Formats: sequence, structure tokens, C-alpha cells
Amino acid sequence: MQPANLVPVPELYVSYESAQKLKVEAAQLTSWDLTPRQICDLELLMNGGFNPLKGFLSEADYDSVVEKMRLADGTLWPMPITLDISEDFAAKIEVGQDIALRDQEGVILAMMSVTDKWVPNKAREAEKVFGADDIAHPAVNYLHHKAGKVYLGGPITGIQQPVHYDFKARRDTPNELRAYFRKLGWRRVVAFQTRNPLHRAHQELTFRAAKEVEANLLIHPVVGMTKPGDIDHFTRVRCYEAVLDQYPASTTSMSLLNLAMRMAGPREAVWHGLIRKNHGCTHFIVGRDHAGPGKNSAGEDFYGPYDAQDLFKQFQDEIGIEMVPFKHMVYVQEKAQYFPADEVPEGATVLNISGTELRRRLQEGLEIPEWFSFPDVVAELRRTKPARAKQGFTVFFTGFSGSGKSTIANALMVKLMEMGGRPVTLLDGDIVRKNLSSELGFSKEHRDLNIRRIGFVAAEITKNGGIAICAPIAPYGTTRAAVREDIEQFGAFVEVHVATSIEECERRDRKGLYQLAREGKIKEFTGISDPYDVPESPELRLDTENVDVDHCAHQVFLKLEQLGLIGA
Ligand code: PPS
Repeated sequence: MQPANLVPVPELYVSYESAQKLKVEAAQLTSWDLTPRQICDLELLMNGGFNPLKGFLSEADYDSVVEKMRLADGTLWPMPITLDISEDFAAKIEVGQDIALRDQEGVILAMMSVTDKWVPNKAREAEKVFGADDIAHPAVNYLHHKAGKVYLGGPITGIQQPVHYDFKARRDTPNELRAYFRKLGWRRVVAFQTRNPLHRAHQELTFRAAKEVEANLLIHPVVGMTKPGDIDHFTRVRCYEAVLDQYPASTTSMSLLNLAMRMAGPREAVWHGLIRKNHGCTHFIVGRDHAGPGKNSAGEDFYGPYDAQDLFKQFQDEIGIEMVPFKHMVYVQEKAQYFPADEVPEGATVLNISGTELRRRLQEGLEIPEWFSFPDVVAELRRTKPARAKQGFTVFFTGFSGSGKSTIANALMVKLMEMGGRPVTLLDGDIVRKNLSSELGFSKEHRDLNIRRIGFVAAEITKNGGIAICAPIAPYGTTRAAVREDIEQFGAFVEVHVATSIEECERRDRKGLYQLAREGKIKEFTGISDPYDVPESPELRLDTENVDVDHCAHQVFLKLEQLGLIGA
């Protein structure tokens, strides 16, 4: 007899032959294009990762899960797995109907028999599942701002797995993992959940946990959706691969989990436990602040640091997997070794580098000591996040027509090109209007579209390590803020207000446009017959009156230096 964790778990897929037939049938049905999060959920529903669920939750199951952490039949299940859809789509769907579920390229992954359609009370869902109806919580924000207004429930018939093109050899279904454990004779397996790179402390604690419970170790990182702002999974997986060599041979394995996390702390820990049990694990490491969402809008933690461990302990027997509480490991200088924080020898010097400090050191290209992390991991992180002086960035000039934006931008471009190191692209207002926005006029709608296009190109340049210099009028503050947000995901956004007064611009009137505007021959002219929102807090405000172009460009250059964007 095999132990329970090694026998196959039920999947929702039909046989290959049936899938071929079903695909033809499903192609005739009304279909829903799944969101990235729904694709993650569907994959785990179909492959048994969410066993015992047989589909997206019905209304009765949803209500019961929200209120009691249990399905309507009493089975423990902490997370609402729902198919959220738009009101437009909901209007086309009747209960009793079959629908096709497609991925974002239109491939049919599954069929769903709709048994329920309802409008959920999202505020209640937020309160009960995430602990507060506060959009500082990423899942609550998702619930209110991204998820559709209507939910559909019903059983799923799995046709095919979502396709992954990355790290194929590292992705395993629950049954593939169970078969792997069977093959290796791993009867006791402790899983480690993570959404962050592993450093020495993690390696120490996971290895210790495995030794303590006499189990093999499965590093089981989430590569589906994690907390916004996390390090991308491509980088993380390369880091994990580097750490794997640090464990004694054949004790440890790694598999990637395409889970969409909700950052729901205690409920999430219970959910993670059930998922790992389905993947054939017998033990699960739960840490301090497991799956924590960060601070709420009042600046306080959403959950207590040990709430997740407490809830897990309460339901451990029902989950069917044993919790291994995470030991906080610290480095003791005199011993040149990691110790659990509560076992540090008296009077010893404890060294620590916080997450914030690590980010600062990476950003500034400073040393990261070997006692903290492995050189290969640090090298991977530096490859993805080079020091600020090597990252891409955007300088965004804004100001009236004729304020001197283009001239200063050109001078700055030449100075940056003289310095070398990164490609520089100038997206001047006139040039953009000729090449990228030739069909646009000067209405608010068209100006916004023009600026969003400039922002899109600048974000791509910034993402790829280049310098984008933009010099449009960009009269609307909200649009500038939106562009800032687009770009700051990838690098710095330096707003420079070229603050030449409208009177001075009109006096210069280098293109003769102000005169035409005054005569009414050009309509909607910024500063004359169209608004300009003066930037409230730009990184730099340039006074161009009585100052030459070279000096203005130099001031921008100095600002870039001060921000750490250029230099060593
Ligand atoms: S915007 O508002 O940011 O989309 O404008 P932008 O793309 O920078 O284009 C401004 C240039 O177009 C010329 N021009 C006008 N500007 C403002 N209002 C009206 N109605 C207008 N009509 C034509 C003008 O030459 C601007 O060039 P710059 O380089 O700013 O002087």
C-alpha cells in the first residue's frame, strides 16, 4: 500500500480522445476569455491542485467559504475560487448553459456548465476573507478594481493545460510530483512556499526544517501571480536554481507552482497547506507573517505576525499536512554561522540585512556580503536590477510652446551622449507629432492620447535600460501623473518644468504661432485659449529667463547626478 500522499489525486481533465471531440463542440459555445488570474486558478482546478473543488464555486459554496471557510458540505476550503465576469457577458449567459473558457490567445482550455450566476457582495467578501474592506490590500484592490461585477459558478471539464513556454522542466502537476516522490521513495516531504529570492538564511532554515522532521525538501515557489512589485519570477527561478546546489545531493528538489496568490495571510496559509497536500507533501513550513499583504491604509499590519501559524495549527488535522513553524534565522558573527534567533549564544554579535537595506545596496551597487547571500544569487539580482546609475530613466520636460523645452532637451541629449553608456532617445513634441501622432489635433482627448503614446514609448525605452528625453507641452497634470506611473515601474521619471512665463513665450514667438493664436487663426492654443496645469512638485523647475540654454541643461544634468542616475 502506498501512503495517501503518494496515490494520484483526482484531476478534471478528460482523456486525450474526448478532449479532441470536446474542443470541436466547445468551439460552438459562447466563450469567456480568461484573465491571467483565472488561468492560474483554472490550471490548479484542473490538475487537482485545488482538490476537492470540481469547478468555480457555486453561490452556496461561495457564501459558505466566505462566512465559514468551508464548502456548503462542510469541507474545509478557505479561499473563494470564483469566475468573475463583466455585466455585458453576464447578460448573455443563462444558468444551465455550457460555456467555453479560453486563454488570452483564444485556445479553449475547458468547458464549464454554469449552475450559478450572481452579483456578489464584494465588501463582505473583503471583510471576511481578507480581514478588511481596504484597498491597500492587494486582493481587495483587485476585487474592487479589476474583478468583474458578476460571478459564475459550475463544474469544469478540463480539455487542456494552459501552455507555459518558460521553465517547462520545472513545472509539475500534483500527480507528476506524487509520481516523482514515489519514484524516489520520498515518503515524507516538507514544502517551502516562497515568492522571494532565497538567501543563506532561507537555505539554512529550510535545510534545518527538513532535518528536524526527517523529510526531503521541496522548494515550491509561486510563479503565477504574487504581490505587485515583487521580483519577476524569471529572475527568481534563476536564483533558486543557484541555491539548489547548496543542499546535500538528492535531498532537495524544486518545482514551480502556477498559483495566483491573494496575500490573505492566515486564510492563505491554510489554502497553501491544502495545495501542498494535494501536491503530495506531508509537511509545510509556515513563517512569521505568512503571505502578508503589507500595511493597511492606516499604516498598520493587516494581520498579526503569528495569525497564520495559529489558524494553521487550529486546522492542521483537517488540512492533512503537518506545519513546521518557521524559525527566524540570524547570522552570528563570532561563530560565522546561522542560528535560530532564540538560540543565539549570549553576548554574540548578530548581523542582519533587511529587505529594504538589500534593495538599497542593489540600487546603489554596494557590497552584499557572502554571509548574507550566495554570490550567484547576488549576481542574478544585479543582472535584473542594475545599480541606479546603470538603469534606464526618463526626463520629461513640460512647458508652454516656445518655452525652450526642445532646445534644452537637445542640449541635454548631447551631454548624455558625450558621457556614453546608455542609448539616448529624444521624443520632442514636434517630432512625435510628425511621426507618431500625425493624425491628432489639440483637443484634450487628442493631447492626452499624444502624451500617453509618448509615455508608452518612454516606458519601453526605460525598461530596456535607455534614456528617454520627452519634450511635449503636456498641459494636463493628471495625464503627466499617469505617464509617471507607467514609467516608474521600470525606472526613474524626472519631471522638469520649463517655467518660462506665457508673456515671455509670446514675446519670443519664435514660430509666429502666438500671433496666429491671438488672431484666432490657431484654436485651442496652450496658454492663450487652452489650459496649462502648472506642475506642483516637479523634480526640477527651470527658470529660462536670463539663463542660457547650456546652463539650463547643466542644471538638469546635476539633478540627474544628485538622483544617482548618472555617475559611477
Ligand atoms: S501636447 O499638448 O503636449 O500634445 O502638445 P505637443 O505635442 O507638445 O505639441 C505642441 C507643438 O505643436 C504646435 N502647436 C500647438 N501647441 C499648442 N496648442 C496648439 N493649439 C498648437 N497648435 C500647434 C506648437 O508648435 C508646439 O510646439 P512646441 O515645441 O511646444 O513649441
